[in-house]
Amino acid sequence: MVDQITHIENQTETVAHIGEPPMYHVILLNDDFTPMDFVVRVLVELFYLSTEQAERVMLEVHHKGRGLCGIFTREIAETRVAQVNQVARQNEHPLLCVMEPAP
Ligand code: TYC
Repeated sequence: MVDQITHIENQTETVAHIGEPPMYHVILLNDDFTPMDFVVRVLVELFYLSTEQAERVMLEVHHKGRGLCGIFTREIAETRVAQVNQVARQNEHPLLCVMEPAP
């Protein structure tokens, strides 16, 4: 647990106890059109997975409909989701990436 001094009032320090930041799952969704090698490249280049890990995640998505790319704090998850959706649109693929609060 991390303590943070939030303000000083009447010469008395108020200390808030802050927990760990909320974490988010970044999830890739399946579709029938995005090429498998494009999905693998996204996972390697944007999520820094090895080629082997990327192929495993891509096949999990392909067979089960969705798959976990990584678990991040909110800002990082938002950035990754935006990057995936942007590069997919630039390449005219329907690939979709979403984030969900980690259970
Ligand atoms: N189902 C796609 C195909 O057969 C491959 C694919 C995998 C698409 C993962 C999206 O998130 C995805 N070409």
